[in-house]
Amino acid sequence: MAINLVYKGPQTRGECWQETVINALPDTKWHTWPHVPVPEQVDAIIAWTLPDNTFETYPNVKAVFSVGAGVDQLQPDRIPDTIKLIRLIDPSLTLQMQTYVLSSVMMIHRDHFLYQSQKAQRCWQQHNVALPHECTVSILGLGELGKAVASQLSSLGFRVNGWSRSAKQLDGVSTFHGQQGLSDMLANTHILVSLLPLTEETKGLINADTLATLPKGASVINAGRGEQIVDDDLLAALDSGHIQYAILDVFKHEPLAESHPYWTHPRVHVTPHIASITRNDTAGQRLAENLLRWQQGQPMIGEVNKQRGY
Ligand code: NDP
Ligand code: OXD
Repeated sequence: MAINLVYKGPQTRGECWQETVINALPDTKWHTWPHVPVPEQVDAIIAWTLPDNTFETYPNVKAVFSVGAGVDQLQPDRIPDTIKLIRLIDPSLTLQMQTYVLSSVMMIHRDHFLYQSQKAQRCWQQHNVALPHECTVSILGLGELGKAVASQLSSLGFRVNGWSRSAKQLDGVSTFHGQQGLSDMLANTHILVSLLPLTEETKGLINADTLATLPKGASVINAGRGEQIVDDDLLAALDSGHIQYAILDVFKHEPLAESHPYWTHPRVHVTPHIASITRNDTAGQRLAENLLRWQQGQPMIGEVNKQRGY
């Protein structure tokens, strides 16, 4: 079958992906949202977000491709059962996330926040250096990204824990699951990293209770989704000194409002949702490969369980 596609997103990316897809599947019909001559003929949509009436406008869509790894912004529970939802799995995304988390862990582990504040006072003072095996990093989420991040930190000598919904085994990583598993893991954590998808269960997971379960002086890195953190609870825990540092890449409302206290908090580091960015070159290849698989009747890579939400 010739696939009839609609792409919704930035023009440069669309042009790049169109070329890659047409090279791989020359009979594909590529349209750019909202210029679609016969909406009833559209088989698939590629987008980051979609308006509410999408499936009325495009009644015969069979697949929606997220331009990123996450799918919460597409509201999976709103997508009809008959439509497949595909998230992006791309080694380039995984590598970027590994370097983001590694640099964030190092910023905390090697006291860069502290030396930054000493620099402001021209203060020359040395502090003891902890070794990686004296630092426990706990990863929330052991999926495509969490697994790779955990393995990399473990290979560098950090003690690594990982938490997921189902039980897992991962070389060099102590694994936990379920509520009790979460409490046990948090109690033994220096740096907590969220790489969870946003679902009803993960919304607000990092709250006053979970933060209180962390030992005093622990730090938090969030590269999952902003709504996983109750911001007021994190700010209170930072201000009380219970939590030492927070490195945040994702926020409930993006861009982060100019008035948000995170911007000015001396022990919070903010990045603008750049932990891992969809690359036009490699992600275009992944899209073309998946379309080929679909055309050949094979399962696609990254099919989402819409009920579960990830
Ligand atoms: P995956 O879907 O591959 O993995 C999700 C992991 O989270 C799984 O291990 C899953 O457990 C676990 N999980 C989900 N729900 C729960 C729960 N209720 N309790 C415990 N564990 C749970 O996702 P990825 O690793 O590819 O990506 C994770 C998220 O990272 C994305 O959804 C996105 O939000 C975010 N992201 C952020 C980026 C950024 O730039 N900041 C870039 C890319 C992604 P199980 O294995 O048992 O199913
Ligand atoms: C993603 C993201 O999900 O950029 O890919 O957050």
